[in-house]
Amino acid sequence: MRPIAIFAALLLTLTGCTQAQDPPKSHESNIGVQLFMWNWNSIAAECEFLAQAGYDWVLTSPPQEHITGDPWWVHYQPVSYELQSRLGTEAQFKEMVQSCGDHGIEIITDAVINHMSAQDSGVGYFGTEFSKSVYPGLYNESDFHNCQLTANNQILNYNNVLEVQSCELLGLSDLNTSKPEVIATLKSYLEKLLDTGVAGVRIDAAKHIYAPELAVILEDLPEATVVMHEVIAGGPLQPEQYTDTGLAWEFEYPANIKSYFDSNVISSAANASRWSGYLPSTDAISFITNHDTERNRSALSFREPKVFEFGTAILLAEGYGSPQLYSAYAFDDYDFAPIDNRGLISSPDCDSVVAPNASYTQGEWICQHRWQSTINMIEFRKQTDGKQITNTKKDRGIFGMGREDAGYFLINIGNAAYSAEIETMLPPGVYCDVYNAVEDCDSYKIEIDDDSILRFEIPAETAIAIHRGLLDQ
Ligand code: LM2
Ligand code: CA
Repeated sequence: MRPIAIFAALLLTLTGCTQAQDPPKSHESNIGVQLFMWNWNSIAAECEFLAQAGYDWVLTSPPQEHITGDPWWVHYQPVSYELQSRLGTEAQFKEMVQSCGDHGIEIITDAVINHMSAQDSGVGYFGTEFSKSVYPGLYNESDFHNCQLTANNQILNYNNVLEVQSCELLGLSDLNTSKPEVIATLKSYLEKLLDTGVAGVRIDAAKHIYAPELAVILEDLPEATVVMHEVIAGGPLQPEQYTDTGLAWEFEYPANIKSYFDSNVISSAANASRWSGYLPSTDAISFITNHDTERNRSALSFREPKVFEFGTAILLAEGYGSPQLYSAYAFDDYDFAPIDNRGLISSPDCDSVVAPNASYTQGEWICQHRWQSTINMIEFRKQTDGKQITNTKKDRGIFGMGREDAGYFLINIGNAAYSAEIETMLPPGVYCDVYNAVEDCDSYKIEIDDDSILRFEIPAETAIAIHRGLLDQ
């Protein structure tokens, strides 16, 4: 018996890295997780675990006051910038930022600044009375675009930049981000978010804001503020147009990962040119799914937990971008949100989660970020930081990838076992297969022989991962 955690602690002591001072993290080893719809108290409680597991940052759902209603997406219809929502109060938000910070976990929060609501009128979650184009103390009619390019002012043609940026996305009243008063109001909202201690913001619907106007909105934020732009490439609008002022999600990444599992052919993953169309790694956030792609089925989802687990492992094994993992709840209905009997978002219970289940029922929190293989792959990511991809292996359902002398990852998504004989750069020795070893390495040893060859019969639908941090001799 040799629990992995103990081994890792031992390794730390042996290498003398016991000081509080951590080595500087590269962008690619800065690991985040989107805790979609997790309430503030639950995130606060999770940060100790996240820190131990090697996570660095959390992306939250939007914190501002929203329209009332049951669906999860009410949070994407702001009615004021009070930090009061079904996810928690302002005090709870601040307390989360503080206690996560105490554990070294940074909070990135979702800033919905392109638009307000799509409702003709109503009373918000915190009591704000509003109409679609009047939000007391913030905006009135003249602060919104009136694009007059389409019959109902909504975006129809994604090839027309003016339409995408000044008409209404899904009928959501679109802020006139060229107007000084609007810019000032958005600046003060972002400042308010930053004042809570968050490390940065996700700019929701960034593509729908003209990049130079967004740059003005962001220009006074402290230098170190992390900005993450959501720009799904389409027509003339590309994420590259936004990376002067922040990072951007590379949406080709999850699409490619999904395509391998759809086709049962993963060999092209080992194709170096696959990345040539991606954003430069240092500008990118890499991910296998988010709350939108999980719902529109353009990426992996909780419905295939084993595939989701594989996809997460590939994401962590490859050195591309700052990886953002995803953890949320099961659903049958697109709109469904897990609500408790007080009308608040329910609290996840992730204790005892170590592996994916066969299936989940609506409302169940999946806790993907706690799966043991995922946590072990976070360590793989850190152990292989800065290493090139080498010694690739491709063969239909087979994708093998070395990270120089620091690690090797191999996956077989085919339906037959595969006798691998792969040259690596790893020093000879007995390694622990961290993808499969949950409690200890005893039955999960993999040998690299004297010629640095990995000889291993990998069963169908299996992945293995070895790295230099867990080497027996
Ligand atoms: C985003 N990124 O740019 C979010 O990631 C995405 O989740 C948001 O849409 C979107 N932009 C706007 O902030 C979500 C959700 C939509 C939902 C909107 C507004 O994906 O389904 O739209 O929030 O709450 C809903 C209804 C839709 C209706 C709209 C307006 O689903 O059918 O459109 O409200 O009433 C008529
Ligand atoms: Ca807009």
